[in-house]
Amino acid sequence: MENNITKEELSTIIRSKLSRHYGISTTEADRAQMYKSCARTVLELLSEKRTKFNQKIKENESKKIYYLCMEFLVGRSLKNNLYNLGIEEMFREVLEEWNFELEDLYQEEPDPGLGNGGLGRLASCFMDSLATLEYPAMGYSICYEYGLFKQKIVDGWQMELPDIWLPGGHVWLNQRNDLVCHVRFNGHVEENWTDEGLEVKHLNYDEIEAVPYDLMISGADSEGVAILRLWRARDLNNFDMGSFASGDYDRAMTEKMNAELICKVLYPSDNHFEGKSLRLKQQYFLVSATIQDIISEHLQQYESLDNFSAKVAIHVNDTHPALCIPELMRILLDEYQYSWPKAYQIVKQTVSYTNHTVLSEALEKWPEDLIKGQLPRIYGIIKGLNESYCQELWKRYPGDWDKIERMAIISHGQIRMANLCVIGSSRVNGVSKLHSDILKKQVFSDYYQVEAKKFTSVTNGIAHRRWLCQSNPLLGKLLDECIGTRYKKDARQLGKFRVFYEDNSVLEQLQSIKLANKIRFANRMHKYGVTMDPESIFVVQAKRLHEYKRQLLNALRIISIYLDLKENPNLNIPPQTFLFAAKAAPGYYTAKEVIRLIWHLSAHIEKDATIREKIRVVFLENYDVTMAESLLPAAEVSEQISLAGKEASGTGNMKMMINGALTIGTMDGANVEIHEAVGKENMFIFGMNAEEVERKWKEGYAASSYYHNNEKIHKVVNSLRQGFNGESFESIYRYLLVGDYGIGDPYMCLADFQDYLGVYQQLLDEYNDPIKWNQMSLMNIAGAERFAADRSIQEYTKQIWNIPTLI
Ligand code: 26Q
Repeated sequence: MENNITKEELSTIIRSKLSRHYGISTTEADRAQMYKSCARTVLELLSEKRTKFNQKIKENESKKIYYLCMEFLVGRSLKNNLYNLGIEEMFREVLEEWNFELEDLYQEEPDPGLGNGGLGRLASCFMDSLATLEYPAMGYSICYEYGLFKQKIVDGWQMELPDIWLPGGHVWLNQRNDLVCHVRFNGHVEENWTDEGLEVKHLNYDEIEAVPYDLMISGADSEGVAILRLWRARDLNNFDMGSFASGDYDRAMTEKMNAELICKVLYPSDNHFEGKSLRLKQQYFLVSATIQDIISEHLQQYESLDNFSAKVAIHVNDTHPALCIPELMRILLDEYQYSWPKAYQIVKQTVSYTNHTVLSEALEKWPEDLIKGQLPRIYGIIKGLNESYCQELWKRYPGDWDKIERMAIISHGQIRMANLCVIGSSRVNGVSKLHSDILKKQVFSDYYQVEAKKFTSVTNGIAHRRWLCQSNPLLGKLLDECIGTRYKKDARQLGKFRVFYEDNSVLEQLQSIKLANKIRFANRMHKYGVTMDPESIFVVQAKRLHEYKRQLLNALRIISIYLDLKENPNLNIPPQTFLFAAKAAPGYYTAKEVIRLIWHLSAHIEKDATIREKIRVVFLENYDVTMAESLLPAAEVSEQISLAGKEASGTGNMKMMINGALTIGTMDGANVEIHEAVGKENMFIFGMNAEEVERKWKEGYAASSYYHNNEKIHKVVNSLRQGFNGESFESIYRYLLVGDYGIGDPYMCLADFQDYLGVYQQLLDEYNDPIKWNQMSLMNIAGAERFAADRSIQEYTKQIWNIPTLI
């Protein structure tokens, strides 16, 4: 590692920060002041590193990667940067001399919730890999003033509180007043034919300022630094003297508030499209500012935009930033006078798109009128793209109106963003093998027939340095001793851990590490009044609450065990703790009901002294990246039980696997590849696969048939009516058996129930044999070799961004 700062230098810098910002010395500083001074110290080191890296990029004229995403769940920065810079120990020592614990300072940092879940966390894992692998990369998003809400559970019901992260978090952000740009909304468009061709004027628009804030992310043991550029909206007319003088100051202030509303808050719906006009404003705000920024950076280095697609890769992470396609067209056409065909060619060669979901309710479809009103010029361009694409289709499929209608961007008054993305991109990928196959065979099959080469697959990966090395230091140390330290930069090396399959000492260490992580987690939670027994098996389902993810199926399984224990209190089962961590979208009633069920089930069992010795349910409030970092290393069983075909990939499955948990799951998303990596003997697969689910739908599915034909299901489902802890769950009972369409729950919990119970019983039997269990655990850690974000990024650079591999 190149960073050769000495302890003395470090201590001098921190002291100078304390002095400059607070006018105090180390003895007077409190934790918050010391945390901020450390953060500022790290920033200084990062800036120097970034300057050197920038020079290198410039000299090499490397192609740059711009990753656009409405969400980045970055997690805390201090620890990650210290680790990646290789100076964590030095910091610890310096701070100890001043009687500060580094761990305490870590706790001072807020966890910025600038994302909902998997999509946003993936984006952040990718930033870490891009920096580590030394690719010139920037992420672009919005600097939401309030991130994802803080969750509070009151009598089982989820309440949402604002996430105020900027007071402690802004220290990482560097405001770039030199790069401010302007974004235009509303107004109307005028078209005039001149001697030079068609001239388009956007008139009477409202304009706001976009101010960038940079957050640096250091590569691990590398020269790379990635930048995440977050935009904030600012009213252009900072102070309108005229309106003040004319007594209309109130109105001027209201307009200012409206402009700044754009980046107020992150929309909390995960995997669900919400067609709100403010959300559309957010999306265009992000892409317009970003494209302007990318173009001006390009023109600083090169003479023209003719080589744009050779030097720039713009990645659209899900359809949310899709408007960058017409926005780039707009700038090329209106500001740089490119012809339509040439502009379209540049755009198509530059942009690529990842799809993250096949759920129809998550697909973005914006009303034509909304886009027309808010973004008149962009609307005109989308219409142009639609018309020329439909003309091409007409030539290829004359008369096939159905097909053309399906493939068009605009239909029935709606603008379909996924179609826009496919049509405007050079590459489209899914996030696991299964998901990418579903894209080719179903969601995008029409396009696949036309342009098969466009479609590719890159299975997701995780930042294993954060999710293994930093969050599970004990396991990291064992791995260092067994296989050396190269796995930190090359996760493939984890495969070597298989050699220790029969090494009893290693297996015993795995067991004691898991116990230590369980104790660590239990102790942390104890502070919040949560009690759990680290000697029990930790069964974990941690992810957003969604019907398709089937937390309800997990709850039904627990109820079934509970009823068995009630009937036979001497039942011989190992003690189990079922941990749930999940936020529900605030308006998602069914999801909130499921939380209420889990919470009351937990309270119900808690009151029964004999039962709670054997099974316990814990609902962990306010799941976020920081909690995940201590929870996932403590997991022994990883619940990945979505209805097959619905979970695009999953990444929590990879995080728990790499920490030695065994998966109980369906053949869905990346579970299929986990199964391929560890074999059926090291995983607990149950339920229908995606094809069987399809078939069942076609055959005619009715949840009630399981209820009537299976005694156990009958009992479990009936118990919902009587309820738990004095609360009935009639609505869930009805949901399961009748549902919205009379066929019962559309995610088929009851269809997979019996198999789930059976396979879970096998899992419990295996748990009774610790050697066997630890061997399976070891095989999972080793099998995680292929699930590193580093590998995903190498695949993106090769298959999608067309960038030569650097290492
Ligand atoms: C769209 C429009 C308006 C408001 C909100 C949204 C919106 C926001 C977030 C739509 C979808 C999302 C998030 C999707 C998501 O997280 N998908 C997950 O992506 C992971 C990374 O690829 C996968 O592992 C998961 O399987 C997938 O569910």
